[in-house]
Amino acid sequence: METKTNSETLSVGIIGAGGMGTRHVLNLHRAVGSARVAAIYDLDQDRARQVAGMCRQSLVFDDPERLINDPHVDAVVIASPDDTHARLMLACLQAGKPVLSEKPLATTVEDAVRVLEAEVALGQRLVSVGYMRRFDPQHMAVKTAVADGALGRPLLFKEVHRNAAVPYGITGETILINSAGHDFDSTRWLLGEEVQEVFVRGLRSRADLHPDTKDLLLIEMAMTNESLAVVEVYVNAEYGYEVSAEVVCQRGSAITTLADTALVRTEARRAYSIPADWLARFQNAYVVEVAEWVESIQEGRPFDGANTWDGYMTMLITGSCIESFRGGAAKSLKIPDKPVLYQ
Ligand code: ISE
Repeated sequence: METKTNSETLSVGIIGAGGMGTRHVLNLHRAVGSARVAAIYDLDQDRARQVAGMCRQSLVFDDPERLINDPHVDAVVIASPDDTHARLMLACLQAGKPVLSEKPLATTVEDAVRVLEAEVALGQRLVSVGYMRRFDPQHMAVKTAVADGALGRPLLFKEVHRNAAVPYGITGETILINSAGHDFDSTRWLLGEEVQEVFVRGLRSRADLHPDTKDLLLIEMAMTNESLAVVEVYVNAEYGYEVSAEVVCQRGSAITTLADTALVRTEARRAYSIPADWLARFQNAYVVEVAEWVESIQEGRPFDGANTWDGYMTMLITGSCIESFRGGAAKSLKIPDKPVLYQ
């Protein structure tokens, strides 16, 4: 692929104009001067037209593959439903275009392998995966504190991941694929180790939920260097959206603090507000992520966030968690060799 210089504007095509796609469109349009939103596709063409109206000169496509192959599109952002990601990423690889896909890389291990193999065969890193916590200032501060070494060796990663509500009927497996993937990525990224064994338990938090729903999951993991991780994913917490990550080390611990918020005193209470969802909580991270992605393409260097290997490893962990969740027993992972392309 030809490397773009900084003086050129990167023309980005967006696939999916729902909540996340719209967020990427607005962030690119408002905050990344060296890129422009050139094209938008959504299955709902009215929605695509509406979002295109938010930026100047965005073309609306009625077919995602035509958007990917259009000569006026330099790079692609995928924010369509999870089970379309792998197929669309393969199309981007075939077209030789850089792509930033929302997580997950794929919804099955087989599809994740397909993307990994296609990129390795191409011999060029074109795929970036949107694990935006890697660009969240609080998570970055925890990473820096641990990497500094003064706290000693990391022993335990503790994560709390709560969503206010999810649609009726959502299964534990979907939560593992769609939500917990973030936590698997954080575990690997913050501990700098691979996951060797997982054990997942779940429960239904309220009797009025679908009988098959398990909306609170507790995931235990053992890492390659014997450190441990425990993750709570609770997706019907009602009161708001929260993510907190703590790394407990030999001589201290580092934990994410509250994001840009004020302590408000009123009516005999002291209170911090809690964001309603991840779009509010991680807005800064999404801007930094997409700006870094554009810059990495323009400078012809690898993206600083998650790549295909990270997305694939996350899917392997997810697959093992699904097996543990179904079978009620711990599940060991066979950790594959990392291809040279990602070393
Ligand atoms: C959603 O897709 C996200 O990416 C959020 O960060 C996560 O908290 C939520 O559970 C997912 O559904």
